[in-house]
This record gives sequence, structure tokens and C-alpha cells, in this order.
Amino acid sequence: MARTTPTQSSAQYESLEAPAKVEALVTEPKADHEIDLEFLYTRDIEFRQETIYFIVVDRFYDGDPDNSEGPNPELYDPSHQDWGKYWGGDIQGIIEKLDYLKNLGVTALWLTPLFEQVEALFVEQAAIHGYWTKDFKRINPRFIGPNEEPSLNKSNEARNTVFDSLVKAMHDRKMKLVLDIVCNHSSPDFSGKKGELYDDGVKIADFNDDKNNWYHHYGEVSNWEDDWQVQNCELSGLATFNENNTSYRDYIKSAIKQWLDRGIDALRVDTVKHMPIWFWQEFNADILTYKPDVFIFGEWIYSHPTDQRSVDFANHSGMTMLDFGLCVAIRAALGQGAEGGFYLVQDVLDLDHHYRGATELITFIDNHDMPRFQSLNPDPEMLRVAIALIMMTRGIPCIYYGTEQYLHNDTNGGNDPYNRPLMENWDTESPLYREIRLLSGVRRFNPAVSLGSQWQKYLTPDVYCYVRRYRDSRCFVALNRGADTTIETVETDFPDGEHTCVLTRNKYEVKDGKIQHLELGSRQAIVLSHVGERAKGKTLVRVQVNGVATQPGETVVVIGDCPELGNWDISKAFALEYINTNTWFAEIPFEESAGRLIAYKYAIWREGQSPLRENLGCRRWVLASEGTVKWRDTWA
Ligand SMILES: [Ca+2]
Ligand SMILES: [Ca+2]
Repeated sequence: MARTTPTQSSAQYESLEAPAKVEALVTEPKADHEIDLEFLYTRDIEFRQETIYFIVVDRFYDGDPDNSEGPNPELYDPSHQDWGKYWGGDIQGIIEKLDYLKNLGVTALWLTPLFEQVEALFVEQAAIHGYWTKDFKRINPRFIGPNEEPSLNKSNEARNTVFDSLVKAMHDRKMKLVLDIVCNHSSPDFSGKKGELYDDGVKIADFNDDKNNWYHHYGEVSNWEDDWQVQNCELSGLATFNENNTSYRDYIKSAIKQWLDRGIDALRVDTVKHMPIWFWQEFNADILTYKPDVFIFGEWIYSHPTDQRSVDFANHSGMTMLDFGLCVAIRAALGQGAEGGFYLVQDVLDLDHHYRGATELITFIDNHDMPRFQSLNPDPEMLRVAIALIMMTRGIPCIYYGTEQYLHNDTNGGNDPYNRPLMENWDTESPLYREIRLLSGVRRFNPAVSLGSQWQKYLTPDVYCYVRRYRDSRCFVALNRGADTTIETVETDFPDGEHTCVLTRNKYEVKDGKIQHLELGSRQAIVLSHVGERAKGKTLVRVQVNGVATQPGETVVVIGDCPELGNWDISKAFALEYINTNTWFAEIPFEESAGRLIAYKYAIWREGQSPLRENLGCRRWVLASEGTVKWRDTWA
């Protein structure tokens, strides 16, 4: 079977001056594997190639002391002793640290919610986290200049707040901004006031005077196994919106669209488990119609591939989600020394076929709701192994702020609020700071990491070797949580020759696809990267098909009525790549058919047998004349 489409050698560098039409702009790292930052940051990039960094805005950096007292100075603690009060971090602080972040190699920033919050204490806590919203159409005045306009609903001329400066400074650096949003609830009871909600300064709802039914009034969730309760009752006393009310739905959608208008690139969505899936399907449909390239991921607390409800959400809501299942396994294996070690990690990855898009899950080892990784295990070398794993396995890694500086406070086991310490060190020479940058570069340049399949090659509780593959690109990773060891022989699927570790620059000889006598130090990570040819065309289609059952030796292909898809000649069809038993994927470049209506269908190419074609008339698509598009299909 031929691949009839043009490809380009990744060894060729392209100028970033050229129009960024397709992702094929990404190029191979320089031979010394140090990353040229200008090549690392290209704007028109698949989100799976990003490296996310999650910031609790109040605890990152105080760039503007004049806003720190905020509307209610009693909620501000300049001494940084009271963990329930504001400590002064703001958007100007993030702007001042953008070069630090860019040099770290993180390419997308997820900030805690920026909405205006209730200015009061609830159980000795102020809303420093941003999840107790008063007005979804206003910026939190604690985060912008004291005299700046917090309303988002202003003309273009008025878009001159420090928030707009942040968006511009990030986009100038080709970084993406992820807005953290909450649709499930507003605020808890503060001295008899609960759920008072504003529409750009105008009060529109009040839990205690709910004339227009904006809220549910069913009390607290008492049975967490009861889906109806989980969706309709309250979570920690938070006033819970009534999503059946179209006025509420119009309000929340119009608010988020105002933020998108101001330049937001992606959304992280809070507490998705607490609203019915139909709400998310409608919400995502509207948001994606408004801004088709926005990337959306949700927080389904303690999602797991064996939890069917969370899997259904990931597969049918219209957004991907944070991968708690893998997080828990990594924390057990590397943070808590669980006996099963890396088997626990592999056990989760072996269930990737439960998801339609496992490569889009957001991976992490800690966050603002659990003790930091180093509160489980203070060993900085083990943290480096854990970070190497999430950077180099399937999914999109998200690094919690300060991880690169080994930030942790172990008071009360490091539980909330001690998992939100103030960022104090800005060392750009720390080993982990350097490694995150190097691995972020591999994510950008090597499609095997971001798009490909994962093949376990050597597995014990202490040692995990695997290969990621996409077409002729490869990434080999070896991780060791135990003592020094030597592996007699390990398969790499790499081309023969000498390959250099991205992290250590040690050299490894591959012969017949194998490395012999692989020496792996205690708590060491080895990462080898080989970037093959990349698809390139006027229009690049990222094709994913789910639900196709294949046997070894069978290949899923796309055939169609255009030359790029073989003009219905199955011997010239475009072959997809196996990702897992539920997913086949490829980037298909189109040249002469770009901009035209085409018809296509999937087929299975079977050695020694006649091909098996989908049982349907055909699928039709008007191809964009340039750029990148996604097809997401299910085998018929
Ligand atoms: Ca401040
Ligand atoms: Ca709810």
C-alpha cells in the first residue's frame, strides 16, 4: 500500500517567518538537544503538543502592591501567615514572570479563576482560589490595577487593563492562556448572604430570594453514589445553579464568550461531575461554534478508566478531562512507594481504549486540591522521575506552579491550604527547571510523544521502559525508581545507530532495534527522541476513528474520491496509525483537493484477504482551503 502524499524531511529547518499554515512548522531540536526557544514556540500548534503550567494567581507573584488590599482590606494578609487570606499575587506578577515561564518551556498557563469574587470570609477562608464567584462578567479587582475597568463588556478601545496586557504578552510569546471556569455554582453562605450573583454589576439572582429559579434548593449531597443528588444537590454549601433555567444558561455562556473575545485560548472547567451531561454538550457546542479552536478540559474529580460515568463524560461531553486515574497511580508508584510500582501506571494505561481520545487527557501529579507530590515523597530525584513520566507519556502534562523549584509545605501532610504556598524561588539553574524545558521541546518536535501509541518494553515494579511511536518517529523512555540496575537487553524500535539522551546527553548504541546492557542509575530517567518525516500540506486533516476492531496485521485506511485518498483505489489509500484497540489516527495532508468537497470512508486493509470497507454510503466533508482541521469519526 502506497502513501501517495508528499512528506518533508524533519531535518530541514523552516523559517518562522513563513506563514504558519500547518503544524509541520515544527522542526527537530538542534543536534546538541538544547532547545531553541524561538523554534519551540509556534502559535498554530496542536494542543496535545503543549505543556501546561497551573498557577494559583494569589500565591504566585505580587507585581502590583497597590491592588493587594482589594475591596475589603481585612481579607489581605501582607505577612503571608494566614493561609485563608489573600497574599497579594496578581496578573501584573504573572506578566513580570513570563520570561521565567517561557524559559522553563511551559507553553500554556492555566490560571485559577479570574472572575470577581465574594469579598468575605467563609469558615475563615477568603475566595483566594477564585471558585466563589460574584460576577462572571467582571475581572477580580484584586488581580488588575486599582483604577482599571473590571467590566469585560466594554468596547475595543477600553480593552486596556493589565489582563489585556497579559493576553498580548503571552500571545507575543506564542503562549496560550487557559481560563478556569465554574458553571455549577456561585458562592456559599456569608453571614446570611448566599449565591448573590451579578451581571456586569447588576444583581440578577439571589439564593435567598430566588424568584426566577436560578438555583436548586435541595440541600447538601448526602449520598455520593446517587447521581441525581451529585448533580442537583449542593457541594460544601455552594449555591448550585439550576441549569434547566435558560436565563442562567444564556448568562453563563455569554459571560464565557466575553472572555473568549478578550483572547482566552482554552478553558479548564470546574466540577463537571455536578451537572448533567446534556448541559455540557450544549455548552461546548455553543462555545465551539463561537470559537472553533478553543481547547476545553474538565475536572471530573477522581475520574478513572474503570469509572463508567467519568469515561462517558470524556467520550460524549464534547471536552476532554483531567486524568485523575493516572495521577493516583503515579503518586502511589513514585510518591508512596507502592509495592506494585510501575505496574500500577501500566494498569491505567492498559485501559486507554476505554477513552475515545486518551492522547488528549490532561496528566498531572498534583494540584491545588491534594498534597503536593513532595509532601508524599520529599526526594527531589523521585520528583524528576515523575515529571519525566508525565511529560513523556500519553496526554498533555500540567505542572503545578513551583514544582520546578521543589516548592512544598508539609504542614498537616501538605493538605489544603498548605499545598498553595507562596512562590519564593526563581532559580533558572535548578535541574528540574532545565529538564522541563528539554522535555517540553521533545513534546513540540516529536509527534510520537504527543500523538502516538505507547508500547511497554520492560516492566518491573521499579523499572519502566517504553516506546512511543507515530509513523517513523520514536521516543524511548527508561525510568527507574529503585537502585542502580543494568538491563541486559531492551527493545527500542529505533533505527540502528547512536542516539543521545535528551536529559543527560549520554550516548546509546541501538543495534537490531535493541540496546544491550542499558545502565540505569537510581531514580534516573533516560529519554531518546527520533523525529521522522512529518506530514505537510496546504490543508492538514487530523483524522481519528474510534470503535474499529482490528486483528494484528490489519491496518485501518481512508479511501475517497480524491487523489490524496487514492481515488477509491484501496491500494493507494491513506494508512492510519494504530494508537490503541479503540483508536486509529493520522495527519493527512491535502494539496490539490484543499478547499473542495470530498467523499470518503474507512476500510480495513487485511493481509491475504479482501479489504473490509465501512458499511455506509460515504462520509462527506468540505475541506478547508488551508490550515488544520479535525475529523472525529466512529467506524460504521
Ligand atoms: Ca497585588
Ligand atoms: Ca449541580
